[in-house]
Amino acid sequence: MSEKQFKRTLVTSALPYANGPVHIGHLAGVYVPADIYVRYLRLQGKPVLFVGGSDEHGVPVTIRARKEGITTQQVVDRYHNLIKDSFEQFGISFDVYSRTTSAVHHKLASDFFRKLYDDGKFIQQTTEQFYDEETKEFLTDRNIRGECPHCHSQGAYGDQCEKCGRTLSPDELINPYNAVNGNPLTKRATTHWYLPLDQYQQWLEQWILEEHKEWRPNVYGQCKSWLDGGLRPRAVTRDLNWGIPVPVEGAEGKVLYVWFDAPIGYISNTKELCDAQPGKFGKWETWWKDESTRLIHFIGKDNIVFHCIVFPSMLKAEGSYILPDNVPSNEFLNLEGDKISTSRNWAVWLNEYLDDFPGKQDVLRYVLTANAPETKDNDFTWADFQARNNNELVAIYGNFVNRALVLTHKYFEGKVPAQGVLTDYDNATINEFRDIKLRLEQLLDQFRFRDAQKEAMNLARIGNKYLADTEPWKLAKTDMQRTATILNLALQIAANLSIAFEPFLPFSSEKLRNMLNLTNADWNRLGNTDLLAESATVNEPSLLFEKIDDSAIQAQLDRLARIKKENEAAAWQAPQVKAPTCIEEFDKTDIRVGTVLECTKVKKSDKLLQFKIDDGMGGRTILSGIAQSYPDPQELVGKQVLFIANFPPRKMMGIESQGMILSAVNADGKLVVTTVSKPVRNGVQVG
Ligand code: B3M
Ligand code: ZN
Repeated sequence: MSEKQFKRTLVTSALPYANGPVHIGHLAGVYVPADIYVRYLRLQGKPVLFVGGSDEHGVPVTIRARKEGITTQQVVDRYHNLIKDSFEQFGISFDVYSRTTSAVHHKLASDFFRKLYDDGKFIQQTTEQFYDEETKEFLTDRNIRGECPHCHSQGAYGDQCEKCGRTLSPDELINPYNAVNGNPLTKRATTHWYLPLDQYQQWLEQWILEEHKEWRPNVYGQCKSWLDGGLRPRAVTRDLNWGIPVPVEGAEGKVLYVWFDAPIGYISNTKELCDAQPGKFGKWETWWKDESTRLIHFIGKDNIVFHCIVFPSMLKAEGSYILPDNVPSNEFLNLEGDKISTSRNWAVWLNEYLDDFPGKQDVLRYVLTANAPETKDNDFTWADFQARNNNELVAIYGNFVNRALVLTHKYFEGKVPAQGVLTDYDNATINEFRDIKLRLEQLLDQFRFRDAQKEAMNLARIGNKYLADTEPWKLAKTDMQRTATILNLALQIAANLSIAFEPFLPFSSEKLRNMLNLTNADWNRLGNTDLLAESATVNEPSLLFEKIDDSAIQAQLDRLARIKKENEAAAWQAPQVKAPTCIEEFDKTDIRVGTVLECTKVKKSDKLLQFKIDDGMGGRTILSGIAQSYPDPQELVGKQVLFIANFPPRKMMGIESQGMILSAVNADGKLVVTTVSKPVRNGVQVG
């Protein structure tokens, strides 16, 4: 926690690319934690502004447009609305959710660039960039793919490998090609503007490494390793026809790099809101230029460098803005053990979740916070989702509230009974939660949402245990006064729960407050036992949470199994190669002869055979999707086959395949491997 006294807090959450719907990974990593924090500050009565929006520039949206055969504008319109709607449904309580295609943003980002340009903050450089001679375009990092130099997976992007998560530059890729059409690439000269990050190195070292030691270890550590590696100038413009035109003469065909304009979107969206309602939100400059504003960025771990190093350097260069005070970034959430991936459809999409589990927003919020990847990557499983719902939300929280209300109606006509003399046990129970406000504040102030939610759930456990131990339903037969005291305390605990859970489970908290006839959640009274006045009426209970049965979970698991199968089939499709147009092209494909030494079925796959080939070069493993054509793979052992020797290795079912066996389809539609008509030396080239 920094020492300064702040008067207001500006909270931003990463602007999702408007190139697809949002999924549980987004929600767990960024939006739920940001929303918890904002709701908590609001409950404390602190001035706070929560800014979000869609990131509508950059290559990802243009790729989506090409894939779907619609215009880029149509893509961003569609997904901006879908994403905005999902956030609303999940109670992510933005004060503003706008978009980077807005006129306000175009102007502000353009002016921002121009100021830095006029102040001589950029350097101009002409470099050789990857170019597609056929389509006559420079390729952006995201449109270049190739083999990752670190983990050697295929199809890594020019800016990042999705498999191992490492940041890349296109020059590092092995065999780079145009992601859109598979074309090989050449290099051409082009001029761009660079922010010389090296000039900010020293300042960043002081500002982050010395003055922000309180940042989360994952954030601090990543910054340190970037700084230790030495910063280099970074291009802030791109050759692209989608984005904000570079406001400099002679820069036609160039736009601001998406990571230059997107964070400025936080500012533009604030401006849009404040300009529209100055009476309510004040001046946008107060939020961005007044030192007494505390700026917090909620982001995912792949965005750390941009929010901790690049954007602060931009703000510093501009000179009139405040800097982030903290950047709570989460690690990644996996799904059933595998990395969430939009392109592989390996995700739980928020819009689909709501179709399948209508009204259960809080259940997902609860499970995602309980498993929040705050310190390390974490896993979402449907079994855990069901268990947390049934064993915690239903069995503890819901059950406690329900019993307290049912008994109040049964014995006291729905009126809060009088609190009589408290026993030692009552006092011990009260002591267990008297300081809950302090405990929650300590955790929430440190962005420890997972532990904070545990504290709230612990209060429900206390309540549940209290009723189980005191058994008021038995006492009611003999001692109405004691029963009254017990139910009074139980109802007070329920009222506390509606406040404690408000930042985490806003829908259920509201429902609970309605049952208790509480008009608002008064954070300052959290921990007290007089939240409900004697004789106040409480309503008949309705269920806060419902059990989720096995069939609903099985349906989700079946869906994922289906997707896995589809992905496996797709992975087998041969890499996209262009038909050779001349003999030189043909020669690029290295076809050789080898003898099959072993041939076995790959476990858990009904398509793949695993070959061990004597290739005359020490041997290699090749996987081939022909299992259904060879029920007895043994028959291939000893045969000489033709294989492509220079395909980059690719992994399937955890096994690396080093090439491709050539086969042809016969009259029955079966695949038959190609072979030679007379024996030849293994490793010999075919041509
Ligand atoms: N759109 C990247 C992402 O969604 C990017 C974040 C921008 S925050 C200014 O991961
Ligand atoms: Zn990699």
